[in-house]
Amino acid sequence: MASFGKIFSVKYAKIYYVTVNHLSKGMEIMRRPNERKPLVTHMYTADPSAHVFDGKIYIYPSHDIELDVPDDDDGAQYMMEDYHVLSMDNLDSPCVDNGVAIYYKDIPWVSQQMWAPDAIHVNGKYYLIFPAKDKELKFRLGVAESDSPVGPFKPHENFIEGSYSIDPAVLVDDDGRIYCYNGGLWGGQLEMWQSGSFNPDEPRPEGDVPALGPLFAEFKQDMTGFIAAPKHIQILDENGDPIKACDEDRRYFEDPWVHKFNGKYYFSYSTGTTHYLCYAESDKPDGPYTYKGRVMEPVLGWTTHHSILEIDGEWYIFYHDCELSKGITHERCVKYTKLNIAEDGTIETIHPYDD
Ligand code: FUB
Repeated sequence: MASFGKIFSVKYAKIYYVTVNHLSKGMEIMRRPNERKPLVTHMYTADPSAHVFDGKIYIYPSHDIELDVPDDDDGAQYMMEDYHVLSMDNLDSPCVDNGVAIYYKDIPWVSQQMWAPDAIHVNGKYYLIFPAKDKELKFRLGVAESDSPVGPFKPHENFIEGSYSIDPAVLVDDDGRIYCYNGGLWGGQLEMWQSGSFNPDEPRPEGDVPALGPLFAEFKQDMTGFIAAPKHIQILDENGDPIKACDEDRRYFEDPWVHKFNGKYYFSYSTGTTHYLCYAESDKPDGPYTYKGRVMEPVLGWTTHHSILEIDGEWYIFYHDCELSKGITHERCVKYTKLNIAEDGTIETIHPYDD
């Protein structure tokens, strides 16, 4: 499939995949050797943010730890303590664990729970942007920097002023502006800031009220903070109305990612309780975004989390499931697979266990 894929340009992707789907009725689909398999098996990894830096693939995942605690809605089972950067020379080469890139006890403001990170390469440096709980147990976003994509990363002294909640995804736009998308419901604490300050008892939006959108903020060019306080992004339905809180098949839960395709912005995310990866489209980085469809059907495990990127002219999604631990929801493993995007930006829904 990979070698066929290279022959066809994105323009012909739709025809090509219709053909492959047709052929697959009688033939096995050819996948790359590493595709849809755990990329590393010596440790549990999750929440992969993948990037190509200087022609090499780098994956910034969470590092899940084995913990014998019951699952709960606040995510106490996700007690991660460090980050390891993974790297691959190309999609078919072994995935290398580059060791500990940063440890939570070395970050002055952090108390616990190093959740889903992202990374960018600007100003000649590599910046790791990550969420963790501060000393008051509020999730915040932090920045750490390095001269190397695999670290070690030196943390900034304090968390980003005005930041809250989890799951940063950072887009360096074509004009060099740097945008941060983040937020997560429930254990990710997004609802707890609705009044403008932290209130753990804040009621969750329910029923026909607009769902709580993800957060958007622009970074200063030197990565020392945000230019202005984060604001919520709107995700609209096909009629231009905000997606409702009760629409759990489509409302934002966590895991934002933005990729650009033919000049448009595509915001993809997890619906959490219904376990889908969905996407929405906009002409502007801060939306409003219009709901378009599903990127991926549910994987094994409660959480689903992803990143989307172009590698050598083809599109790929990096994601996780719980195959390696046979279903333990906080012991996950990162994988990748091909993503088919039509010329008009439509994403073909992935069925992660179809052969
Ligand atoms: O890994 C901890 C949390 O689980 C992430 O922040 C969420 O996106 C979910 O994958």
